[in-house]
Amino acid sequence: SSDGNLHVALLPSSGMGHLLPYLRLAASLIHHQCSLTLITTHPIVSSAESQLISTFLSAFPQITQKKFTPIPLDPVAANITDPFQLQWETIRQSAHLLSPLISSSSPPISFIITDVTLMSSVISVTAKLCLPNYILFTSSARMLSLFSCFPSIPSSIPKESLPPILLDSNSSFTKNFSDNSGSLKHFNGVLINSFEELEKESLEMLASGNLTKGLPPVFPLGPFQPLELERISLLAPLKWLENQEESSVVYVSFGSRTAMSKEQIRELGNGLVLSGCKFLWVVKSKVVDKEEEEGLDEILGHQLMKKIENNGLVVKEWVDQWQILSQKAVGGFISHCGWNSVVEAACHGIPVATTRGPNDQC
Ligand code: BUP
Repeated sequence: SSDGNLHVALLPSSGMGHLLPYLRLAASLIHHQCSLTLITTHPIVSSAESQLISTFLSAFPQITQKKFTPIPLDPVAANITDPFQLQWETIRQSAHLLSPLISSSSPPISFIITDVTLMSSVISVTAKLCLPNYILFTSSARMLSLFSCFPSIPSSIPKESLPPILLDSNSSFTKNFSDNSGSLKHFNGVLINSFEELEKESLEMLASGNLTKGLPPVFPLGPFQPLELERISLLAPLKWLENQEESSVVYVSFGSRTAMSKEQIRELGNGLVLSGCKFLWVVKSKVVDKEEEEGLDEILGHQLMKKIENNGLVVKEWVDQWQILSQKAVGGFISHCGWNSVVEAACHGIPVATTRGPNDQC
């Protein structure tokens, strides 16, 4: 709409992989003259999220922030160890508290865009308020296809092709995935950071209406563009890349939520050194950034640090991944294949080698 009357509420879930696409979408909605309310959940899990939200809100003062404080959950009782997943469940269980927050908005909210992890808990709120609702699906169209039929999976899909975490039907991730999938038909549409050149087959399948009965329309809006304000991070990697030869560097990062043990980190480090390639490596030894206390010397060990000196650059801070991928020196990406990273690599034509672990969701 260009009449300026739409007031959109955005409810992201926790984790940078869920927040970033929301804010990128929000910025483009602002350019389409929408009024926006961003619902932020407190306490915020990581420093990266807190910093991004405050920078974003200062850059877009016309956006209203509504602070949502759900009732805390006991991780032991909820049987969830991952702090981001715990936050998803916490929001879900307090979703009823969103009604007064949304209904008190002025001008009234026209529709809400909510995260895939929160879907089934948000439908009772939107039904009560007679509010149209959309999902921002933060993964691929292919994953959306699987999601839309879950838990009944076509027998033609071999188990090895499924995200390992979904093979455990008792995990809270799988239960939510299944619950949320069941609520899909109660939504007005699905927005997705994908595009035809990347996922033609899956997008066509989703649009054909043959996949799942009652699947709402899917809007491929990608690739989402990064925001100017994301250029806040460390300059050292970009400076280092400027001095490397074209396509000579492998960028290694496993996203914002995957921590590795010291043993795994050292194994990977030695492997990277042995590969003989130059590399730029973002190391993460704690799931939540606030808990990263050890220095690189302690995590990698002095010996490995010495070996790396001439081969690569290792950092443990937040880097500007979009800018890194756009440097001529970067010729490959070793990634956990979080969807945002895949799209960003595709936009820059960077080949990706992936890893797979028991907790991978992709
Ligand atoms: Br780490 C890191 N800088 O240092 P994914 C990540 N990013 O810009 P995730 C940085 O965060 P899930 C850093 O460009 C991408 O947009 C990166 O999202 C950016 O993985 C985003 O790739 C990370 O989807 O989320 O965060 O592990 O796996 O939950 O989708």
